[in-house]
Amino acid sequence: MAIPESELILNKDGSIYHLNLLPDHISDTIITVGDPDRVPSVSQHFDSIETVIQKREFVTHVGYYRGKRITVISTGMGTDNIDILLNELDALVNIDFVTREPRPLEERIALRIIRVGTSGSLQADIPVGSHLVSEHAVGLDSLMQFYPLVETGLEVEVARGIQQSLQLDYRPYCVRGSDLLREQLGVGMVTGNTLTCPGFYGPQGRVLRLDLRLPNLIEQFQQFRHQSAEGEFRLTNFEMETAGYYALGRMLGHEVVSLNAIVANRASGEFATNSEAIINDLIIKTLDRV
Ligand code: R1P
Ligand code: URA
Repeated sequence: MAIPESELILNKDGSIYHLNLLPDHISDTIITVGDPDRVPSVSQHFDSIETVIQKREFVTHVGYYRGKRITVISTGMGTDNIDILLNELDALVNIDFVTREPRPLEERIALRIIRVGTSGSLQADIPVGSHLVSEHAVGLDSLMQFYPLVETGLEVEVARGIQQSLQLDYRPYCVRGSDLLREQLGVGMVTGNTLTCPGFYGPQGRVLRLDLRLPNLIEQFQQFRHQSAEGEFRLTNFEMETAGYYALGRMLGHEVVSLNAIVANRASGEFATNSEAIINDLIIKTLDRV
């Protein structure tokens, strides 16, 4: 059945609604960044750039790096934007825009999506300047209230444990990212479990002028442990998108990994004086490994 025009929304030139891209624009390997200004920081390393497109916070450069076609896209902040990003990227490769029908299973394309973003460390032993690859992501945001995500037994246990220790009214979701991409891209990085928060201030325990409902939030995050046959699970860092990527990636069948440049440490109260250098080193490391 054809997907209605109000659901698969195409612009007059046939491009997808928010990303403004046509199916031919993107490559199978996609690097994503939060900050639109970070897109040229990635594409400046390309041998050549063939496409530059922008709509809202979604800036896209497509080009070649050492002969490999790579797309870099900015997403803005938050998992609500990741809902748009993942659904529209998937539509570009897995829905026929002429018939408006999903492609048959045997023709489905699995994209490789690599988030390169900044993040705050929760633990004293993960200092500012570290590069961290997320094994699991735990989502405190509401995106998975709307999708039938299937979690493993361990994922459910971890999410329930966090709900209990924070006394949350709702259960967070927990998802493991792509083992394949983590092993390929995360060599030499800290392996961690990333908490995705629906905000930068209160949801990450930052107090400026507003008190928090949960005054010991950071300590709760830092001290949370879950023991299982796979070992000890602790939360290592937080940011605002990874869980959305991992959950939608799993459901849509794409390989997704989140690479984090640690620019803050909430155990020491430190913020990096050289955050640009930390993220630029991560960009170069990522390009060398894709
Ligand atoms: C907050 O400052 C932003 O930085 C992190 C968070 O996830 C949030 O988007 O990622 P980016 O540096 O990729 O934007
Ligand atoms: N991004 C976040 O979301 N939190 C931090 O502490 C740093 C970067």
